[in-house]
Amino acid sequence: MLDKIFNLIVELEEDEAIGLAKKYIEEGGNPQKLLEACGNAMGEIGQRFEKGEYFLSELILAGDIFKSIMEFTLPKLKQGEVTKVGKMVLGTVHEDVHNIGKDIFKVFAEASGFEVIDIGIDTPPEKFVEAVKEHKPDIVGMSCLITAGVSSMKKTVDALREAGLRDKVKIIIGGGRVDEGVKEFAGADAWADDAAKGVRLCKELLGLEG
Ligand code: B12
Repeated sequence: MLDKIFNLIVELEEDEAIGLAKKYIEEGGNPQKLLEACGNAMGEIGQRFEKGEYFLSELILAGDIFKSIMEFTLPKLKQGEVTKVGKMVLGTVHEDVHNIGKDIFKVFAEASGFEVIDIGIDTPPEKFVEAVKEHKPDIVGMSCLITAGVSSMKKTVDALREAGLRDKVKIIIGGGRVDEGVKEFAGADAWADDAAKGVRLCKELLGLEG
């Protein structure tokens, strides 16, 4: 069924894709596997966009389909009581409005015991600084899907350093546009391009078992 959902999303068959995804969840399907299939479909849609086969309107529709599926899938990931392991300020960086991956990572982190303060999308460095001053998190998470966001991440880390806060937090970056080189460039402590790995790394950064 997951292959079918993948294909329906890639072909932007909105109603059918959402309907089948709902059926999958109602029949006890694995929410993580469903999100993985949706994420893979987004990757394929991104490639079609790059090749000029899809346009911005298709990206927008794809985002809407994914958001509708997340509405009934993310609550399934939330378990009952979890032991609190730490606090995180999380946002998508300046100039980047993609929020789907950030929202998924947030739910994964909450399900593992992190209190997450979500400061939204297109977040300027000053807003990260203010949030760190106010909430005193253990971790700052930045999501970035576009090239323009890479320098925003560096500017954010620099702003935290200038405010004397860099050594008080661990910084993890995530999203489709990050890798080891970007981590080094931005001055972050860790990077992940999938939510489950991201949460494991967050725990490791705090000296907890991943
Ligand atoms: C949907 C989409 C949109 C939607 C977003 C809707 C929304 N509400 O988010 C809309 C239409 C708004 C959009 C706009 C644009 N987009 Co767009 N978009 C996509 C698309 C198809 C899917 C993104 C997505 O949701 N993926 C699924 C999620 C689940 O994956 P993810 O974000 O990587 O998240 C996972 C992990 O990375 C991780 N994670 C995410 N965040 C974090 C954070 C932390 C801390 C951690 C640890 C982990 C973590 O957890 C998630 C789950 O495992 C991608 C293609 C792609 N390959 O990603 C292009 C893509 C990102 N977009 C692209 C572009 C170019 C644009 C536009 C510039 C287009 C334009 N001409 O206007 C604008 C940018 C606007 C802006 N200023 O930000 C390019 C970026 C290329 C680049 N290198 O810069 C891509 C890669 C498409 C492509 N191949 O060309 N887009």
